[in-house]
Amino acid sequence: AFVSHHFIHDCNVMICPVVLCSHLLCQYTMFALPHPSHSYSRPYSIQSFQDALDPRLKSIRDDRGYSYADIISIRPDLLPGYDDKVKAFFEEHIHNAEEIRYILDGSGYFDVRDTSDKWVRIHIKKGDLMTLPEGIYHRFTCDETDYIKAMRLFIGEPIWTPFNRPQEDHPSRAKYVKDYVEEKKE
Ligand code: KMT
Repeated sequence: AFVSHHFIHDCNVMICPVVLCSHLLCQYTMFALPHPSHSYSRPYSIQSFQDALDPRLKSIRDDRGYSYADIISIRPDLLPGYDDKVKAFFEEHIHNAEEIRYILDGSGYFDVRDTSDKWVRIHIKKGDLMTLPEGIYHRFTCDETDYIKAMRLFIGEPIWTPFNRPQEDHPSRAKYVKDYVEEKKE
């Protein structure tokens, strides 16, 4: 059964933990305040940094070592190979690294499995920064507006490869289960 939870997070606080899996992911609501774009040292393909002017974004990037950034727009006319890509985004999968998205415009749904393997739906929208830990099962879909523009952040050289479920023997999955699922049972 598909269990969908709608999280409204208009709270103007720095960190807004998601209720069902507060130790699994953080959502940040960012303020749009001016910040000089030249202080970002290594965005490979930033098209419009004016969209990401929150000084707290810089401090989070510095603190967590997010050295890479680029921007993806998901809309049929903006994303080459749209049909195949949105299909792949919505296949349940893991990555072998943390997934970090700062939403510059639009909105969409990230679905994540909680520790009981139930779906939790997260509605992310402009101004949100969301991180998913390595090895968590998840998927993404646009919402009714069919448009989202996100900064993809990464520690080091980016790897976007999805490993579709099942991946129980994948080292990243094993690490996730050990760190989050088993931990929670104790
Ligand atoms: C991904 O890796 O799933 C994506 O980049 C799509 C979602 S970004 C809002």
